[in-house]
Amino acid sequence: MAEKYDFMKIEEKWQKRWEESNLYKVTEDPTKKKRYILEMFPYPSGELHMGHMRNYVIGDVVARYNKMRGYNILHPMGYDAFGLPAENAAIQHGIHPKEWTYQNISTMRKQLRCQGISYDWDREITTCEPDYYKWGQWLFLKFMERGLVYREKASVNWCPGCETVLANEQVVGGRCWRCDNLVESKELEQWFFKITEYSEDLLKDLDLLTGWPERVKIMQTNWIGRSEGALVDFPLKDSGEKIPIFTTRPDTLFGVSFFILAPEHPLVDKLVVGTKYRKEVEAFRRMVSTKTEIDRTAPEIEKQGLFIGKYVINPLNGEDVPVWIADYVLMEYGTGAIMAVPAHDQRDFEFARRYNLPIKVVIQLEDEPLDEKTMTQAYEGEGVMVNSGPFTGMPSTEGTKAVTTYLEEKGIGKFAVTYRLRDWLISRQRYWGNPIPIIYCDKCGIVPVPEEDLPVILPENVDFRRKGISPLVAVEEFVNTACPKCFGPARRETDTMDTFTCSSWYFLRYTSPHEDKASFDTEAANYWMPVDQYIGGIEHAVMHLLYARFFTKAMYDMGLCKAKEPFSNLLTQGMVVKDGAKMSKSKGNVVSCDEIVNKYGADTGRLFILFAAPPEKDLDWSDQGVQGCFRFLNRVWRVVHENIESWTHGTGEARELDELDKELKYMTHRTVKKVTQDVERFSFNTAIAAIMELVNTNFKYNESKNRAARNGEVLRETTEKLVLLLSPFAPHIAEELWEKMRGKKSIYLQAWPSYDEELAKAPEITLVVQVNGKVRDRIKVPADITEDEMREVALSSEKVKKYTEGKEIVKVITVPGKLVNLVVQETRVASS
Ligand code: ANZ
Ligand code: ZN
Repeated sequence: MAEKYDFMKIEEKWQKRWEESNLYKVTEDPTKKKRYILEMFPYPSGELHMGHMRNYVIGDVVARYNKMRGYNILHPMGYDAFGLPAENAAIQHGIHPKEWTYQNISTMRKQLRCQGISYDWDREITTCEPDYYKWGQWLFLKFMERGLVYREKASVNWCPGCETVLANEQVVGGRCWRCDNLVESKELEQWFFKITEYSEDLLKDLDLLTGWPERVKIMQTNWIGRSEGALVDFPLKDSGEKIPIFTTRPDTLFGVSFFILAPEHPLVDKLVVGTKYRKEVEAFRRMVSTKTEIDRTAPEIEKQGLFIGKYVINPLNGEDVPVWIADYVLMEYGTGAIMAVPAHDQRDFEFARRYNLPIKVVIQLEDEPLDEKTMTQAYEGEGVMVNSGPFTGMPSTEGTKAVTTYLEEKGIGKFAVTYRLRDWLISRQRYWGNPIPIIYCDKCGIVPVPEEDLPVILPENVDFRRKGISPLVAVEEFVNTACPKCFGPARRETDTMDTFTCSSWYFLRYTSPHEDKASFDTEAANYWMPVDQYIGGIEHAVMHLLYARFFTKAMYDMGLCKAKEPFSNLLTQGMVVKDGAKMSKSKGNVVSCDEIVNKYGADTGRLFILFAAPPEKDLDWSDQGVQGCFRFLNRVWRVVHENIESWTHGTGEARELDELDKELKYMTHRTVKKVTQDVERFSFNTAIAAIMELVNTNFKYNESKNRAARNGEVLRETTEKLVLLLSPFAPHIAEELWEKMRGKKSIYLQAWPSYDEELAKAPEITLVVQVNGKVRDRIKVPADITEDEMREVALSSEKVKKYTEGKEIVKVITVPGKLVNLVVQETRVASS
């Protein structure tokens, strides 16, 4: 009797050996082809559960498989360690964020080790370590030198829950992405990264990302929001001033019936100063300033505005156009001013109806002509231009170009592109983040911290419970410093950087994590980058992935790396669901990693996660499913031991292959082929199903023959290939079995098994075809033919057709792999 599958002992043994032998340590080797496999690094939030683990297990299969295919593999791990949750948890539990973070990291590290994931731990990164965040500060300064950083007073998103400002990407449906509080609007002086400098590149280069899910590319495209149109100058009446507007529909210029400035538009003050409108305008502005962008633009909310007593002139027809201010025109988009065309823009239409402003149709339809008086909504589509002077009669699509050209010729407008993407606001009024390396001096103004003074160390002795303003404000030894330029007294910036800055370049740091002269070593980065396979959640489709792309492009332009895009291929894994909800601590439905490791072993948990659903799909947790995987690994254990016994104690003499030998050999090669193809396309569940089938065939083989009758060579080949195929999924058991069979060298260092195309083809069998019980044909077909295919083959046989022609086939009986019987009868004469 074989020894029992003692997963606990086996897993501990191998984790220790792998670590002691530095099995997963990797170095740059230009003579070898590389693959960089990366899972999004975790936020150190505490214990990992099986929902988290899915991400890492998928990555591990990809890494191990590619290693066996001969690639030099970079597969690192680290922690996105700064951020609000640490600070909030620390406030709640009365411990320091640093302590909380490091405790969690140590738990998570242990858990990841217990899963046997093939990380090179020498490359571990913790973003709250000074030797990491120093280089984030360094990049801030480099970006600043290139004009990619600026400080500006702007109306920003303020989360009253998190008591900090947020980037636009962090506001989802008007609420904070993290705590779901309604976001308010505040005027504050803040630091920005000029991501808009890369709007066009970020959009255009999505085309290079053929290995990204279409869905993510669409989300980024929409977020960047490119619009083509025209900038048109509207002269202010009785003044030399011209106000530019942005429109996507220059073809509607003859339909302008009013003109709107954003309430924050800098001209507004000048236009109303000393007029009777001033007071009302000021009140209106105050009212609007408390509203968020969502409140101002949501279609269901009534738009509000105010006439301000001035007129502009329509540059095409010379008409006077009244000037209003309105909440739905935003200062941040286009030029902050619009020409309103109520007949063809729904927002303008609603505004016109509310304030009784004229509506003028200039795009007409032939079938159902629009009528200003009766229309109930704007017509925003294409049509024929009417009431449009020289352009009347032109299709509107053509008109867009024709009007733009005309404007350009007259010097009153030009073709223009705008983007919805805004600059990235990175200041955070919180403690647990990377200090912004800036000093304010009364004499010298804003002074960057000199490179040699980096890092600006985040002080530890801080009352981080202060809220609303950065807790660092109260730390005098931090705040008070000397100006690097004039050496006079100066103050440090007390805001910290958005933690998304830390995760925007960590993948580059992994390529040379100990580099101490720059953020990373360019040569190492050029060897490893881009990441060949990135794996993570869909929730990062816009924020993290857009920011990381921006950083990479900026660094490319600075000559720091040769990769234009950071991630060639992206896999967004589905959620792990239990009892109908996403597995999460707050839902109370987590299955802890430790529980699975102790009860069944890590290999069983890994196998279940990979077997229960394709990686992109949600996965339903099932205890029976886990038990099934456990039983399967026990079967593997037994069959491999039995096989080893067979070839060591069998007769060992060479002999011809019989039918059973041939079937096992065929199944072996077929399985290698199938698993290879499946793993290549991340279809891990079907790959595992194929391995299970091979194990079944192996059992049947052993049951049909006693040890002496089994073919040792066939069994040996099957066993080796089986264990190699299993190793990326269940590495511990595979390693143990491999050692039993082959001894010293780790299975991780073996080549992926090969298959023989000929042997992987199903052997042929003879299919007997009968008509009404009489044999009419014998046809050679592949052994794995399906019943549908059998029917088809039988019906298309010429010999058979002779007996079925002109007759009705009333029944087809099939015996899988053997026989088809067609029951026919004379066709009845149509009874009419
Ligand atoms: C006149 C017009 C006529 C417009 C028409 C549309 C239809 P997208 O596609 O999102 O780029 N717009 C321009 N700047 C704005 C601002 N700061 N706040 C609010 N709305 C603004 O939208 C561009 C259109 O949005 C522009 O084209 C402008 O209205 C409006 F039949 O100009 B349009
Ligand atoms: Zn919040």
